[in-house]
Formats: sequence, structure tokens, C-alpha cells
Amino acid sequence: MKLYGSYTSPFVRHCRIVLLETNTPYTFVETDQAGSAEKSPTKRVPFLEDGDYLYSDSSAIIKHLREKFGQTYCSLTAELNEICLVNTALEAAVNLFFLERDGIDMATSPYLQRQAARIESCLRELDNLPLPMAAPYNDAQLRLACFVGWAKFRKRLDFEKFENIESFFAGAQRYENFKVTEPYA
Ligand SMILES: N[C@@H](CCC(=O)N[C@@H](CS)C(=O)NCC(=O)O)C(=O)O
Repeated sequence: MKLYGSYTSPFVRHCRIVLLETNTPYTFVETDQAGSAEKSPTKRVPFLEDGDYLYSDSSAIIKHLREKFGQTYCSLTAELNEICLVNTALEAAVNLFFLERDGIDMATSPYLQRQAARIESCLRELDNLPLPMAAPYNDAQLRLACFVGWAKFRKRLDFEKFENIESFFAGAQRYENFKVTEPYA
């Protein structure tokens, strides 16, 4: 099994945590944008090769790994709703990051301002959830931890007003599989 990705991607980090949690042997292939453009139809990382099959989205990769290991992925609708909330905020944040790197001025686009507002409102909603302060974590919670870790590393968001998320993240940083996938140390 081969996982293609970068060490800084939050989507890739979640896959790496699940690979550890399921004791799955794999090879990590560090992949840049040229590599993903060539090898995956989404032109993004992560993607996973298992035999002849290519999984080209982190959600499909994680569902595949969990089920192969006899576990489930977001079997409760509430958990699915929560991971969708995290993904919506995370994808908007990553897109804004790349657009700003390309020199796009956010102030000129109502759509991009809506994206920024969407990140805030999703985080407000997530901050109101009963988040665990220690492992075990479900996949929605692991995704949230990967998002917060990435946003802090890239200095994209201020979490001061999201006290519950801050406490949750402090707990996640003590979880071994989260710690060892920390690419930014
Ligand atoms: N829905 C995708 C999102 C993956 C994603 O956005 N990956 C980013 C890296 S963090 C990427 O490869 N972006 C490159 C680009 O958009 O050109 C997933 O869950 O796998």
C-alpha cells in the first residue's frame, strides 16, 4: 500500500494517524503539486494506491482503511455531519491559503469573503460541541485536530475565542498517534 502526500497537509496527516491506529504497513511517497497533477485526477494529495485501486480523497482512504481493519467510518449521522463541518471549514481555509499565495486579494471578492465567514461560523458551531479532552477520538475529532494543527502552523486562524476547541487541541497534542505525525516540530 502506498500513501502519496506531503507532511504538512492536514488531510494527509489524518490518513497517517489512521494508518497507525490500524497498524497498516505502508510506504509514504512524498508528493508535490506536479506529482499529484500527474498521478491523481483530483490533482491534490492525499491519494492511496492499494493493489490496482486508487483512492483519491482522504475520506475514501480513511473509510477503506477502517473497514479493512473491521472498524467503521462515521457510522453515526451526527459524526458524519461534524466531519462535514470540519471539512467545509478546512477546505475553505486551504483554498484561501493557496489563493493568497498566488497573490489574490481577498478584499476584492465577495465569494472569498463568504469563504472566510464560513470558516468562522463552522468553527463557532464546532466550539459548541461536547469535545473530548483525551483519546479515544472519532474521525470527526481527529479531522478537527488536524485542521487546528495546520491552521496554527500556517498562522491562518486565531483560536483564542474558541476556548473549547483550544482545550480539545491541547488534549489531542498528548495523543501519541497525533504527536508522532506532527510534521512541523
Ligand atoms: N477533499 C480532499 C482535499 C485535499 C486537499 O485539498 N489537499 C491539498 C493539500 S492540503 C492539495 O493537494 N491542494 C493542491 C491544490 O489544490 O492544487 C481530501 O479530503 O483529500
